[in-house]
This record gives sequence, C-alpha cells and structure tokens, in this order.
Amino acid sequence: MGEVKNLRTRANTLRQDIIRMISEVGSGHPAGALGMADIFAVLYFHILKHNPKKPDWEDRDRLVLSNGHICAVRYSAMARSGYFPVKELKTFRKINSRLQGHPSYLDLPGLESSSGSLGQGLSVAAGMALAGKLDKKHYKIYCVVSDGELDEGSSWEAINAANKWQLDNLIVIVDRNYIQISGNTEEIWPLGSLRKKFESYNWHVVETDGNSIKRLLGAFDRIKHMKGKPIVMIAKTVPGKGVSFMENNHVWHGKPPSREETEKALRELQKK
Ligand SMILES: Cc1ncc(C[n+]2csc(CCOP(=O)(O)OP(=O)(O)O)c2C)c(N)n1
Ligand SMILES: [Mg+2]
Repeated sequence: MGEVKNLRTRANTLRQDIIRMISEVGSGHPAGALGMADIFAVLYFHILKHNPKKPDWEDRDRLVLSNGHICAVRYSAMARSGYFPVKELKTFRKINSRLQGHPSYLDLPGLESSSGSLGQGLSVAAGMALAGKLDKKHYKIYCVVSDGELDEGSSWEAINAANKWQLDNLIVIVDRNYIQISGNTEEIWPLGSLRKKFESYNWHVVETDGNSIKRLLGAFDRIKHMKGKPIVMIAKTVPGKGVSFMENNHVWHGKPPSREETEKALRELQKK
C-alpha cells in the first residue's frame, strides 16, 4: 500500500508540473498529459529499468512516446526522476529549449525518438523490439500511443509486423481517452472495440483503468508473465484528470489555462 500512495503523490506532482509548464508558456496540450500522469508515474518510478544518470545505458528499457503532443507529462517525470533539473521545466516550448513542444531526441538525452507527427511511434517501437530480439537483449520496449492516432493506417501496419515477428518484448500502452483534437473519437472516426481489433492481430490484450495506480500495478504484473506475442494495454483514462473543469472535455486537448484557471487547477490538485 505504501508504494500505491507514493505513486499517487508522484502523479499529483506531475499534474501540477503540467499545469505550471503549459500556463507559463501559454501553449500546450493539457488534457492528454493530465490523463496519462498516473501511467507515467508508474512507468518512471516503478516499472522502467533505467538510469537517469546514464540515459544511453545499453540495457535500459526503451519508452517511445508516439503521441508527442502530451510530452509535458514525460518531461515532468524525467525531471522528477533526475534526468535534468526540475527548474528546466520552466523552459518548456520556448525558443532554444531542450523541452520542445513536440519531443526532439537529438536535443534531450533520455528521449528515444522524436515525435509529434502521429502514427509513427508504433513502427519505431516495433523496429526497436525486433533489434532487441536479434541482439538477444532482455530489455523491453514500451510505446505510448493515443486513441486518435490509431486512425492512422501506419499504426496497423506496425501492429501486424509485431505479430509476424512475435515481439513479446513490445508493450504498447493505448491512451483510450475517447477524445481527439476536435471531439469524441467514436463520432469523428470510430475505433470501436480495440480489444477485438488487437486480438484479431494476435496480440495479448490487457484492459485497465489508466487512472487507478492499484489497477495499473496489477495490469503490469499480469503483463510480466505474458509470452510469445506482443502485448497491448488498453488504458481507459479521463482526459484532463484531476482538474474538474478540464475533465472529459476535448476543448482542453490543446488549450492553455488562463491565469485564474491555472490558480483554480493548482488549488484543486493541492487538495488531493
Ligand atoms: C500525422 C498528424 N496528423 C495530424 C496531427 C494533428 N494532431 C495533433 S494531436 C491530434 C489529435 C489526436 O488525437 P489524440 O492524440 O487522441 O488526442 P488527445 O487524446 O491527446 O487529446 C491531431 C489530429 C498530427 N500531430 N500528426
Ligand atoms: Mg485521445
């Protein structure tokens, strides 16, 4: 129970960082980032085999963030785990910052790929997983993708390729928050049952509540024992999670909070 409480506190810190970062620069993507804070807390502080002081350690687990626009949550998790000073978060999205609005891996050690153009990360991650197999390495490749970017046909080509090579070192985490840039995913470009779709491509499927630390730990535990096929965790999340007026409202996909909204958001988060 101590670990669950600890990770909940971590996730809350990430959420406050996200609000401060986006508010400071006056642009960014709060909804997806806030919704994924619990998953990033669990990944960075519990699951990933990594060393913030040696970001290019050969045997590290790789985390590919395909939906690059939610990078505020990743930068916060990286700073809070020691990749770079927390005060650097203030430079988010500013000219010459290493913390670009869409991640640039040539600029920031600890990123595994550049992203922002949706629908590419799954192919990148499948390639890394295949390389890991060919090199007989034991590291895992985690790949975060959004539901909106599963509209891209290229995602499904990578999903099929991962089946062909039986990439059981690949764990894809889908942010199933049911929003994309202009509304509800099922109204804009229906995805329907992601479980059925992934199963038809011969993947292991785990569905979980992406905002419950306890359930996430249980889901990652189940994944540890899965072999022979690539794995997808379909994580149902609440976009804007933790900030009442942002929750489940697609207008917060890419809109910064005003000064008053920032104060209200931080007050709410600090009470939790
Ligand atoms: C190839 C490509 N097409 C369009 C965009 C513009 N775009 C940025 S985010 C986004 C919405 C995608 O939905 P999702 O990632 O599910 O949004 P979220 O849940 O984070 O609000 C779009 C269309 C892009 N970044 N890349
Ligand atoms: Mg979405």
